[in-house]
Amino acid sequence: IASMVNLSRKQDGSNDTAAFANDVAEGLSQEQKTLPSRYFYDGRGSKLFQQIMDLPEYYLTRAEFEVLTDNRQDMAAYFSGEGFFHMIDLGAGDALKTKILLRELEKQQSMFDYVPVDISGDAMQQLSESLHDELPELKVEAVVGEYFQALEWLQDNKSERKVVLFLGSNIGNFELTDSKAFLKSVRSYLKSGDRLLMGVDLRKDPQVILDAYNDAAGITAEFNLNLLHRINRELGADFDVNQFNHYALYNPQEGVMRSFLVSKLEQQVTIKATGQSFSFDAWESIHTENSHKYTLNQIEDLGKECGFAIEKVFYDSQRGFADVLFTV
Ligand code: AVJ
Repeated sequence: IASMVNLSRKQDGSNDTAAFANDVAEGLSQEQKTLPSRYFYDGRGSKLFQQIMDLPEYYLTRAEFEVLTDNRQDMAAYFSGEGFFHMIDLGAGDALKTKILLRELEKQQSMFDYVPVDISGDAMQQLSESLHDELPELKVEAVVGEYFQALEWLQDNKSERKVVLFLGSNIGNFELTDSKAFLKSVRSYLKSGDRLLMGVDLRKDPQVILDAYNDAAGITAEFNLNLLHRINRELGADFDVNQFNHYALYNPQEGVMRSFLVSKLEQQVTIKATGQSFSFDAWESIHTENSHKYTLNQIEDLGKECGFAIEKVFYDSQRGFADVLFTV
């Protein structure tokens, strides 16, 4: 049983492109050029990210897969102890990992429905169809939109108990202040007895982290550079993508992986959608992504500050990744 709600701005004309153009122009106008990482995920970007998740160097997905597989019974028991609930999966994508929990919950005959949320309408369509085939009994209500639109919508429509999933270390893309704002906002939509299961990538050998974002096959480089292809296509820009390099480095004191696109030479780029030109010095860079790595203490403090208490921490066998179960 599946239905789909579309909250994305696309419905009322083509505001999505306008917002994208705005964000790009704003980012490239800064002294230190920057582009928001959430624009990585167009059709090609999503495919490239799926390839990244299969890379030998990209340990995150395998680690979380292991955490969920090894602890699925335990997790399902925590979730379904108090009767019916909505399982809300923020940034669900293909939900390959969530399906481990969905299957277990069905097996335990839990009373719940599944609300995957994603900005990609294609992904939500495909997910609804694949769940219809794999778990035909499951009640699915896919939401296409931004996290906050979805939470807002939930507030009005879903008063029962909630379990929110925020997997894959997606929290790592936020700056600390933004992650606090995000978690506080999530918290504001929850009430006592509700839960949040959040995937976090933990601090580890810096070389292991560095390699995960500099894979030998060059897929991560393609993924990063794809942002420029997308700007060319959707905003009528003339980036010469071959004249940019992928560059990613890890700072072990901050625990932040930072990704850049570096201009190989002095060049100009024009964006038709905004009618602006931007110049690049040789070796000038665009910051495209942060991927934060945490200590468990940081996660505990972050949760506490936002109104969440840790109920249980599930680790992978290497203790390099954790799914942290919070209660409010
Ligand atoms: C999807 C945000 C968790 O930061 O590790 C993978 C995205 N970027 N390789 C991450 C990503 C480069 C990924 N997240």
